[in-house]
Amino acid sequence: MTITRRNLLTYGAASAVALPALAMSGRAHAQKAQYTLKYANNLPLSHPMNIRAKEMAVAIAAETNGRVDLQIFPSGQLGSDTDTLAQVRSGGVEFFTLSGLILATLVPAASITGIGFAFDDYDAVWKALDGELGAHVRKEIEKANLVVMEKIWDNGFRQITSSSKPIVNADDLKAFKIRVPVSPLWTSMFKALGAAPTSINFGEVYTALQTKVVDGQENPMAIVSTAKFNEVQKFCSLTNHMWDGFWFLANKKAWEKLPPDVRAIVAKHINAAGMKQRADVAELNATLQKELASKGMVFNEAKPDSFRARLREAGFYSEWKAKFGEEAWAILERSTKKMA
Ligand code: X2X
Repeated sequence: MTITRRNLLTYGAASAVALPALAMSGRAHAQKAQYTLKYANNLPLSHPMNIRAKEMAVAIAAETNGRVDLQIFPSGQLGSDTDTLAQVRSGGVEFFTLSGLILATLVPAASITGIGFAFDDYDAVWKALDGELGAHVRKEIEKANLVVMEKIWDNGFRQITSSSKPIVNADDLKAFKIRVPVSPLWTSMFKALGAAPTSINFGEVYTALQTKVVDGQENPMAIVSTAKFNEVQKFCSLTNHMWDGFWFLANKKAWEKLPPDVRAIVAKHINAAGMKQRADVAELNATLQKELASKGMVFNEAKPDSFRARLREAGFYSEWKAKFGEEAWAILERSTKKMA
């Protein structure tokens, strides 16, 4: 394998050696901080998540007079999502942003926000996530002994990309080899749609697409662009099949070790950065089509009704309603619309 910068970023962690030179910190000088906190995420440096996190680290250092040094480890440098979830539980890292659907391997209730076609637009998403549905999920996350910040960060509405063909309706997904994140809901949904999903951690997706281990993947446009999937995918089908966001998680012991005033400053800046990140991602997801098309990607509209009908026929909604339970499902439907 040729070692490119991409491979280095992607696979640096595979050797279990972090790349501290690539960590970003908010502190301007080297005087020792009282609290050094590691924040890990899986996204490229150029994604709004890391741009806003960098600003947030600077603001936290400033407001705590240098007492807190928040170090950012992007691009899955500290390990895959699955590994990093274990580390934020054990205290190996202090902070981690993770999709609720992957977090569901630990907190099953957290995948309820990713039910196919639950949200029609961002207004519906934020009303639910900043409201009753978000509060329900955060309560379940806390039961698993993790701390979670109030504002979920955005990933976006997901679109399907492919190297072989445009996906217009559910029939186009038949036996389609598609990468999905490591998450029971994702696998279940693409199986119900008739596809052949394979669970792969994000850090390995570019190579899996390049070597045709899978024919496609699904992610919001901001990720297709910042992870450069357009280099290895020809088609992008605007399916908007689900919305996804990142809960900002903290290790409980490390969080409780911070004095209350420091905790308040850190939480305030994380939540504020999350709000700015939401605006950035929405903007990117709305405008990137033109840029990606100019680089050769071919876009098509999809037929959401055909996907919804297939999910209903396959019993997807009733199966997950039974798994989440009547009470949680009622919260989802109050936050969005009736689905099962
Ligand atoms: O793994 C993915 O596809 C990503 C980056 O969207 C998530 O973190 C769920």
